[in-house]
Amino acid sequence: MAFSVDVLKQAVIAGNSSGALDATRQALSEQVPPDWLIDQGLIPAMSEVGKLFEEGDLYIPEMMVAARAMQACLYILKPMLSETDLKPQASVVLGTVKGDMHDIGKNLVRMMLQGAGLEVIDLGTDVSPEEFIHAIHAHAAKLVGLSALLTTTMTSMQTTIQAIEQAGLRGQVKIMIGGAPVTESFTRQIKADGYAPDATQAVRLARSLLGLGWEDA
Ligand code: B1M
Repeated sequence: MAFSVDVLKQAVIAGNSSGALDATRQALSEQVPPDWLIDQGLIPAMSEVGKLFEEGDLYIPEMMVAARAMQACLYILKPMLSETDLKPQASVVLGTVKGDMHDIGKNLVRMMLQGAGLEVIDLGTDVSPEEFIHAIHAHAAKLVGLSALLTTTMTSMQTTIQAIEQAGLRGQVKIMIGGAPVTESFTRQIKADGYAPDATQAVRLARSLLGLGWEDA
């Protein structure tokens, strides 16, 4: 049977990891580009999961198995997104801010940044301002990426930026932010250096904040 993006989406929404993996492998065998699978299949499936959750038609355990199915697919797409022979050109410290456990979008951003020749120190989820500061020192990072998916944890982005400033590191690092509730005006309000609405634009923004051209990517 030929690949169908609807089969992939339905498998992710249903939290059917093996079905989602089969559909992903089928797509790859038919030369469907991995970024198309993510943009047209996996991300819309998670948006649908969010909509069903909001409408009370799906609950947290189901949201978790759907997330697991998406992560499984990303895992097999990862080598195709982050394959590069380049020596890393700069270090980026990345994490989901304190109080927030969402990591699918952040992981996607990590894979794309790695694919664009950057070294990424991924601190995971629920990362405190102190952990970000420690990692900036430890890796002489020039860029910090903060992710948040909850309106309630957007404030942790501000707290993190303030702590970086108080630690005397604001002149050393650029700060980029992202995640579904983040906007340009919020970016200006908390004095971050830039905002990217998706993983592709996160790469563009990261390289521009680091002063790296595309021709070197
Ligand atoms: Co949660 N959740 N969740 N959740 N969850 C949302 C975010 C929500 C919008 C669902 C809804 O109500 N429609 C809602 C937030 C409402 C709000 O604050 N406005 C919500 C809620 C309420 C919650 C809980 C509070 C539920 C509860 O317990 N009552 C709880 C909070 C837990 C916590 O964090 N403390 C919770 C828990 C969970 C799960 C654990 C079950 C699971 C997360 C599993 C995981 O991540 N490992 C989960 C999921 C899966 C979702 C939805 C359905 C999907 C998120 C996702 O992975 N999207 C989500 C609904 C939705 O987003 N429509 C929802 C796919 C991903 C690729 O997109 O993360 O947006 P995204 O990333 C994008 C961009 O935003 C951007 O690039 C990515 C790729 O294009 N981007 C960056 C992200 N980070 C970036 C950083 C950058 C640049 C770009 O630079 C550094």
